[in-house]
Amino acid sequence: MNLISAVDAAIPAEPFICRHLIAGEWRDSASGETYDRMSPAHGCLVSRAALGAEADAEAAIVAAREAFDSGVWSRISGKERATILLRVADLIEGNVERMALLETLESGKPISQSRAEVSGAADLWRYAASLARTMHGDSHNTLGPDMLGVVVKDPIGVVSMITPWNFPFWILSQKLPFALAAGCTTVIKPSELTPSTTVMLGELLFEAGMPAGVVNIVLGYGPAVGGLMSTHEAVDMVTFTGSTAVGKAISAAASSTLKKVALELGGKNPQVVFPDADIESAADAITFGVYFNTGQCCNSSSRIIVHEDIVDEVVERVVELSKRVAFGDPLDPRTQVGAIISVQHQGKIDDYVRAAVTEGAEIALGGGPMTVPGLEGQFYQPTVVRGVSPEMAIAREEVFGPVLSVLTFRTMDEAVALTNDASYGLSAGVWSENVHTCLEFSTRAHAGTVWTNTWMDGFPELSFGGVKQSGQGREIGRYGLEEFFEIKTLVMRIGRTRE
Ligand code: TXE
Repeated sequence: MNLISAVDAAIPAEPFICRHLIAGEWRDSASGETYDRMSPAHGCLVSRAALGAEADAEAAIVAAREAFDSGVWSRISGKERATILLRVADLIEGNVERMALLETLESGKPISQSRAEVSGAADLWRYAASLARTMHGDSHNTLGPDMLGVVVKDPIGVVSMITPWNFPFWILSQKLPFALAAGCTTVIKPSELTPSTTVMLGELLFEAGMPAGVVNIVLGYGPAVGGLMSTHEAVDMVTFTGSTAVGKAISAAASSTLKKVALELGGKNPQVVFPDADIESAADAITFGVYFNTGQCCNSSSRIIVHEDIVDEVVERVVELSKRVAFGDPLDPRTQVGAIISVQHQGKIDDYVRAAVTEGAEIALGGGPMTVPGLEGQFYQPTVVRGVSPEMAIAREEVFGPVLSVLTFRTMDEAVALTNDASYGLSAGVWSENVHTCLEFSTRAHAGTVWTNTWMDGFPELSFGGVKQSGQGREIGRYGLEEFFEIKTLVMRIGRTRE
């Protein structure tokens, strides 16, 4: 069988039907309206989703509130919660192929990466299950005679989760199992562009025995559904991943009821290459860091800051490696880089590149949209832009495409200043064989994560999040769990006070 027929066979004949999950029932929208999601790579119909509005969000929030207040989840033991979370992890692993296919068809990302995303997410569920049994507060018996203080961690309550399209299932799994481990109930709104894997997870939750109303899903567009999820009095916390602009809007909206807000936003993440670096490894990580998920990644290393003595060598090697990256049909298992999420987004990427050229930067590779034979969707060439100066938009803003900007430095102070001269502070990387160089850079960089001689390695145990306008709060790891707690202090006089 040749590859094209293998690919054709993989696209389902019927769209995947997505409904809201509210109070344990699959529901159509109150309005009865639906919308269609077409594949950004193949142009075919992938899913048909209920088009939610405020009435649907209201019903879901009420269901989550009632479930929380009933104690059906918030007051059961950690062991019982962990048992269900582990069942969900098993079910995710048993459904990797089905979920990965829809993730790829809706997002345009390579099927190999969708598989890795879904199976990797199962591990987040397992890790969160372990936390459900081991989390605890503190006790203080040193407060004075007859006094005991106990600090307990209560679940914060009802949590709204608003997620984007770039890693739909992974990002949901950075939030949901941790909130559930803490005892919270939830209302989820996936991106309108990628509803299917969130809905599939809803099916798996049923199978795992999750009580009705603990997890609710509302589908539809941002302001229409996410608006109420950010302002409703019955919601205690909003956790959002997406653009900085929408993150700020959600934060402002949520302030009307002073609910807690956790934000995971954009980045302009540099890999900084010192002259004594292992250039081969650095070039490899730079190539991966810029093209992974077609650059549509908050952790994309969309700029590199290279010592001027080695910049020619580094750029030459990155260009060589870039030419070998397999761009193409996301359903081909050999593809490493797939489609761009939408035509509008492709235009935005191209605008950044055109503007940089107008301002004097040079194209070392690529620099424009591309087509893939046999596919209707939108793609963008692997692109390396040299001679970028720090004030150009391409050096400062999130391009969210397969576009690398190259800047140069001479001293450690300059490298640190260029790294920190950004409104974002999600991640940074340093390449050097000298431990002092690595440690000095790591401690001076303003970023939530700093990688040394590697890029984008992550583990369920290690928390993730940004500083400055990359967001607030942390996800995954122990600190990710802590976000979903309210701290309560119990002060007790012990012993009889009156005889
Ligand atoms: O994100 P949005 P989009 C960046 C990236 C990209 C840009 C736009 O630069 O080019 O954002 O992507 C919901 N109230 N990132 O348009 O709009 C929306 O429905 C409540 C970085 O997809 O931020 C979706 O579910 N919710 C990022 C989610 O917010 C609202 C990942 C994200 O949508 C809303 C994605 C509103 N007013 C994009 N408006 C990362 N850090 O990884 C929209 N939404």
